Amino acid sequence: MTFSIHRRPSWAISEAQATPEAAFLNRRALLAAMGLGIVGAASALPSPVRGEEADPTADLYPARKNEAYKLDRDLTPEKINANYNNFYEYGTYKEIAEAAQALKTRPWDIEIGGLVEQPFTIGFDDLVRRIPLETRLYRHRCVEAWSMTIPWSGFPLKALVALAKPQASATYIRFETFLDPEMAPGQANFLYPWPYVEGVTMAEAGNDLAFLVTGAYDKPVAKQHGAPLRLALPWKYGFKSIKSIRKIEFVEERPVGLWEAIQPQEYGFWANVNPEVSHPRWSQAMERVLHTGEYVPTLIYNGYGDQVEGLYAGLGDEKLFM
Ligand SMILES: Nc1nc2c(c(=O)[nH]1)N[C@H]1C(S)=C(S)[C@@H](COP(=O)(O)O)O[C@H]1N2
Ligand SMILES: [Mo]
Repeated sequence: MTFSIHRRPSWAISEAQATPEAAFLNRRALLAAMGLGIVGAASALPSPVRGEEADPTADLYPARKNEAYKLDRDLTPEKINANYNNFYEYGTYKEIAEAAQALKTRPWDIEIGGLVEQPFTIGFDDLVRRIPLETRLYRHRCVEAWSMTIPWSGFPLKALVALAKPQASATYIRFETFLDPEMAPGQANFLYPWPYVEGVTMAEAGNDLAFLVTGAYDKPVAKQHGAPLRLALPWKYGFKSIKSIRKIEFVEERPVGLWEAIQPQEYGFWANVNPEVSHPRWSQAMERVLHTGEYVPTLIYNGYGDQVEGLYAGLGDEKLFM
């Protein structure tokens, strides 16, 4: 069949939305149709825009659904989440989806090192087949007081910890994003201490909620969401959920994240969601739900208190909520 991505199908977008992002959305609709088998064999398709290869992990989705992770609200539609992102490597505003397509996700080696039995480098396509994938419906609360829900696929962080075999002296895990200002123009912005870094304690990493994301919406995770591997820590503010991870190190010293490095009075290591602890410049009591635009009360630990509050017993002196 013939299918021109330049000829917009009537259902896709209105003329007013005919932006580069909209063209990108059409392509995603095409890929979704492929996933559903509507368009037919991949070989019959026009070569993908930008000369990309078909994703070598597409066969892993949809992944088995883990029914323990349900939501109390609707899922955010894919195209809303896919067009409202924080990915400062591609710009300091939300409409970076198009720019983020410049992220080259293959080859993608991940270095695993620091205090482990034996440091090693593993290709993403190898790693993703070592650990069974599952799908979980998660909430996500940005420190900027907006929230989304999303069907992530991936595996628990603790499964990666088991693979890495950390030494007993490991206290934290430090995650690092790629560093390539040519591929990610935002990294040429010297106001930010690139690469993006984040960290968790070993205890947090062992909590079942801590999740490494490889997919979303029943397919490999989109570039703007942090392909091919990003973290999801749904009880913490969104900036902890680092995207496009290249390096995972087991360390003794508490990692300093990019936001904490810039603005330690506003962003800390723990960053647990708490409606009663205001950001220095705004309240955290409410959140704007991305797909409805409604404001709803924010919940302590973003609604995951039952699962995570035990992690923080006896840490009363720490700034747990910023
Ligand atoms: N490498 C990297 N990871 C990142 C960010 C970023 O700018 N760079 N932004 C963070 C913030 S503030 C949020 S809210 C989430 C946004 O995830 P999403 O765009 O998939 O919704 O990614 C987090 N991870
Ligand atoms: Mo965020």
